[in-house]
Amino acid sequence: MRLLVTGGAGFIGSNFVHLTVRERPDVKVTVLDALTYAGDKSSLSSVADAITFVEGDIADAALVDSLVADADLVVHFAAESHNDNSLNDPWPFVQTNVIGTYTLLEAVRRHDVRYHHISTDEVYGDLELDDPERFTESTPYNPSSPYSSTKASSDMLVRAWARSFGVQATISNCSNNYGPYQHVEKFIPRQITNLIDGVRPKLYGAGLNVRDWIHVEDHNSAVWAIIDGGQIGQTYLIGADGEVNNLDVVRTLLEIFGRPADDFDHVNDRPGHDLRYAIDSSRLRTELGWTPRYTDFRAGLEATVAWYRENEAWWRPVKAATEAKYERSGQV
Ligand code: NAD
Ligand code: TDX
Repeated sequence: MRLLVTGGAGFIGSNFVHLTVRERPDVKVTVLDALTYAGDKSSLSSVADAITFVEGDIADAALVDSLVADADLVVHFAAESHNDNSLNDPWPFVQTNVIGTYTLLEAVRRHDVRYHHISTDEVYGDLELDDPERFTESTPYNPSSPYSSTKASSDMLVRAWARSFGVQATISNCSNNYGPYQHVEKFIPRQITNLIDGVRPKLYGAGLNVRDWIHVEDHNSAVWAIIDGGQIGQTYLIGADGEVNNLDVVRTLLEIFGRPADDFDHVNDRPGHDLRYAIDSSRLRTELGWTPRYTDFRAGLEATVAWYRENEAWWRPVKAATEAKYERSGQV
C-alpha cells in the first residue's frame, strides 16, 4: 500500500510514521510537510531510509495532485495546531487548515483515493466541570478559538466532499495528546523543559481547566484501527478516559522532578480559554475493538520526562525562541 502522510514531521504525524514503519513493513510511506516552525525533519531521522520525504505545502495544488495520484491512502495530519498562536495571528490557520484541506480533498476526489482526516475534540467547544455528558459523534459543533474553528471548517469540508462527491473519507476527533516529539510550545513539554532548566512551570489562570489526555501511541493505534475497519463516511472520537486538570498535571510533574508542590507560577489566562474537554469513545471501542494501552497517566508522564531529558538536542534549539514568542504576546 502507498501511503501519503501530511504533517509527518510534526508531533503526532512523526509518531504515526514511526509506528507505521515499525508495524507495517508492507506500507510504502511518503511524507509531505512544509517544515514550518512546528515541523522538524530530525523527528524522522531514525526512519529516514525507510520513507520518502517531500518538503512542500498542502495548499500547493500541483504538488498535492502529483503526490495523491501516486497514493492509495492519504492520512492528513498537517495543520497549524496551537491555540495561542491562533489568537496572535489567525491567518495561517485559515490558509493551512481550511485551504490546505480543500486542496487535498480536491486531489483525492480527482484520483479516487481513500482519505483519513485527523481532527480534534475542540470542534465541540467546551463542557462545564460538572457536566455528566461527554462529547460523542453527534455532539453539535461549537468551536471557540480561531484554531478550533478552522479545524471545524475542515471537518465540514470533508463531510460535504464525502456526501456530495462520494469521497472515501473517515474522520477522527481526538483529545489532547502527549508523548515524544511534541513541540515545547505545548503545555506538557513546555513545563517539562522549564523544569529541566530550573524554571517554574506556568499555569494559565487558576489551572482548573480539564483536558482528556491520551498518549500519542494510543491516538495513532486508533487511527490505524479506523483505516483498517472504519466505515466510510463515519466520524470516530478517540479518547482514553484521561481527564485531569492543569493544576494536577503541574503538581505531578513537580513531584516527578522532586520539587515542592507550590513551585509554579500563575500567569495570564488564555482569552476564551475552553474549560473542559471529555470524550466518549464508545463507538471506536465497540465497533472497532480498539483499547488504549497507556492508561497510567503518571507512568506516561514519567516516560515523557525521561524522553525530554534524553533528547535535549531535539528541543533545545527552539526553546528560547518559543519562550520569547510567549513574552512578546504577553502570555508569560
Ligand atoms: P504539530 O504542530 O506538531 O505538527 C504539524 C505539522 O504540519 C508540522 O510538521 C508542520 O510543519 C506541518 N505543516 C503545517 N502547515 C503545513 C502546510 N501548509 N503544508 C504542509 N505541512 C504543514 O501538530 P500536531 O500536534 O502533531 O497535530 C497534528 C494533527 O492532529 C493536527 O491536524 C491537529 O489538529 C490534530 N490534533 C492534535 C492534537 C494534539 O493534542 N496535539 C489533538 C487532536 C488532534
Ligand atoms: O504554558 C501553558 N500553561 C497552561 O496552563 C500552556 C502552553 C498551556 N496551558 C493550559 C492551556 C490548556 O488548558 O494547558 C492546557 C493545554 O494547553 P495546550 O497544550 O496549548 O493544548 P490545548 O489548547 O488544549 O490544545 C491541544 O489539544 C487539542 C492541541 O494543541 C491541539 O492541537 C489539539 O487539537
